[in-house]
Amino acid sequence: MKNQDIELDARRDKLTAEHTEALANGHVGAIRIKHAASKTQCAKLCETALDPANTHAHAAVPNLRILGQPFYLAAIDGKLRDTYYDFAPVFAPMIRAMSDPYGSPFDSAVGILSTAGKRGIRPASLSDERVMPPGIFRLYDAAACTEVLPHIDRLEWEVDDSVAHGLRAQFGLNLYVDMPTAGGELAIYRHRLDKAEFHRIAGDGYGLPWDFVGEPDIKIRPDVGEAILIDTRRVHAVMAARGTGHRVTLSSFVGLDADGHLMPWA
Ligand SMILES: O=C(O)CCC(=O)C(=O)O
Repeated sequence: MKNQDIELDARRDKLTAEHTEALANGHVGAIRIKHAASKTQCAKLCETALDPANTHAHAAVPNLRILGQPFYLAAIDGKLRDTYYDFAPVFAPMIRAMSDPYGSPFDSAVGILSTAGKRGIRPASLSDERVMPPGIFRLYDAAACTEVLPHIDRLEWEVDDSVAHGLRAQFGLNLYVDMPTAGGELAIYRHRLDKAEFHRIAGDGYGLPWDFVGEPDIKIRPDVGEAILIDTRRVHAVMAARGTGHRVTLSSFVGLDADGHLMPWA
């Protein structure tokens, strides 16, 4: 992986299939898309999103609050499966309602993604064809120094399914709706570990120890309103939110399926 990123501006540049290919092939380490949403849109969304009644604790990552349900947890705990799929039709309208009277930053992110594959976007589903929710909302608290340990996201590690095994690439698309006064950097590492090696080092946890990965190859402190696309098959992490405030993201995994469609899910 080259330790450099590409920078686009959503107000004049288009994200293309060449960009996502360069990311999947390791020719670039991250794609930053400035001005994916306006600061006004983001601030409006935060007004409702920061209300603790609207989020719940993530079961695996301490001090991380979420709105929505990650497949990762539904795959571990079958009881969460139905709640997970129930979110599919409601996630995008819910973010739209929370952003009203401005446009939804999540719709902006999906719009940007729509030009980034040779065959466009399709609703994500596994071979059972149940539509998966397209995104999730994550809230990191600076007062609690919320962090996400170095980890890898690969759908085929979470579920034994032909669609998951057939993915040609898996990306993470995060739109940064708020940032704390310090910390909260996105860290990307060149390590590529197979599943057995990852679990040998991570043990029962979801992530690797910080001292195992050392210094990141790329460290980005995102701007509010920026979207960043990364290859989640490479080790990546979120450094502790610090200072005051919150780090708030609208996040999707994006698979490049065997037919060349992009499919966003959470
Ligand atoms: O919020 C970020 O910057 C990255 C979050 C993350 O770990 C992911 O999208 O897999």
